[in-house]
Amino acid sequence: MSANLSPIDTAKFVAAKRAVDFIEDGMRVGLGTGSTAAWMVRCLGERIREEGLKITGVPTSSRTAELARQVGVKVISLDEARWLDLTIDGADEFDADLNLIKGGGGALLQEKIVATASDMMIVITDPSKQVEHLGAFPLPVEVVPFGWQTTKALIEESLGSLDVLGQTGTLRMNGDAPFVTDEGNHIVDLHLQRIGDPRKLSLVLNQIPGVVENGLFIDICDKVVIGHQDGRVEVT
Ligand code: ABF
Repeated sequence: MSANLSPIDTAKFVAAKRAVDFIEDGMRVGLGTGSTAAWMVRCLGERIREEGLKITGVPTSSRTAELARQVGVKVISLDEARWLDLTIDGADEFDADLNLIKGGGGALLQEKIVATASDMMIVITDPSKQVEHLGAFPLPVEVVPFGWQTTKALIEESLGSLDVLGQTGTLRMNGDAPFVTDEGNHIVDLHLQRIGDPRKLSLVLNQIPGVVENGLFIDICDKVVIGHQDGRVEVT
């Protein structure tokens, strides 16, 4: 599976493959979204085929559900599973405290629900996602379509009292139309540059009417598996 990969795909693949080693027979596993998580789903499919493991997967997006079925992972809903042993997912940024920014792929809501409903969450990544302070990557905030411009204005106003450098948001687009999440919502990306207090920011954002969820994952991630382009893997 790893032949002829580009250096960046090698990094993602080796991280994904190592993380899949944490999956044991009989587990209920949350399946993340994104290109690194897609490698994890393929590696899991391979283990199921080769070892005959009985694994059920709860996908965090329609894209991941489709891939999981293609590679032979049995898919169930979170309502069927109720609680999960492990979730493996990618991230857009992580810091030394294992706080994350996620949602660049637009699946942050299901990703956060699934990760929170898991005994353990492992992030798989390449080293480029590691940062001293979160915030260079735009922070996604999922908002309901009704009144989104008002919600965006309230979000921007709330940023004035918080320890962030930038204070503007942009509505995520898909061509000429607003991007629509799997839950039928829109995403406002916040250009903050540096987030001084991610925990406080997350609480403030989620209190604004119209905000469904934000992409800060605080105290959710337990372990980070970092793949390197030369094939080395670090586990935090
Ligand atoms: C998901 O995919 C997201 O939360 C994150 O935005 C993105 C990371 O994608 P990739 O692995 O393609 O960099 O994990």
